[in-house]
Amino acid sequence: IAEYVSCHHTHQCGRNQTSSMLIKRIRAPVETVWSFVRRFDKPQCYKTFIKSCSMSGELKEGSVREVHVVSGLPASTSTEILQKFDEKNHILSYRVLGGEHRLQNYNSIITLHPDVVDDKPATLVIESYSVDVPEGNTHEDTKFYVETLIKCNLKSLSDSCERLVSSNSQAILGT
Ligand code: A8S
Repeated sequence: IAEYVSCHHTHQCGRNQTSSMLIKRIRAPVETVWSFVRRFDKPQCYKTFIKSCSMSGELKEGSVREVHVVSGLPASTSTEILQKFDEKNHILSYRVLGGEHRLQNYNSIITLHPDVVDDKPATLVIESYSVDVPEGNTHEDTKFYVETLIKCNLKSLSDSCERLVSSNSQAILGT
């Protein structure tokens, strides 16, 4: 883990910025997890706070998406650019360009790493970010808000992937 982290998850953080990292182990193969994570054009396939997303063109570095956020959060839209999209090594990074929300300069990177749990293929997901601390908030508030959203995303990603794996194995067993 230390090597993955030092390779991909070190953020250059300014004085008015904060960053942190979350790790989740999912009982599904990397390819299954990547099939969700790679959809920069359709983040609502696992991110429950995203209502809709529009993106023109293909999935490639430099593509820009516009996401609409569900009601109830202090945010409504966000414009985001795909910065790194490595399908071979399962790395996706995006940066917020603007929008109606308080997380200016939000910068995110997610990497997937093969793992084994109970002799079955599994995935280690590492997600880290850096972001400006909004005026009037503390580093701690900001970290808490972002980590809460990311934890929900990772939980939902895990549930979706594990559900897929168990329905596949049931189909194979014919039950
Ligand atoms: C992600 C992670 C985060 C997304 C945040 C933290 C966001 O989409 C939402 C609310 C905000 O206040 C900011 O990778 C923003 O999804 C749900 C619009 C960026």
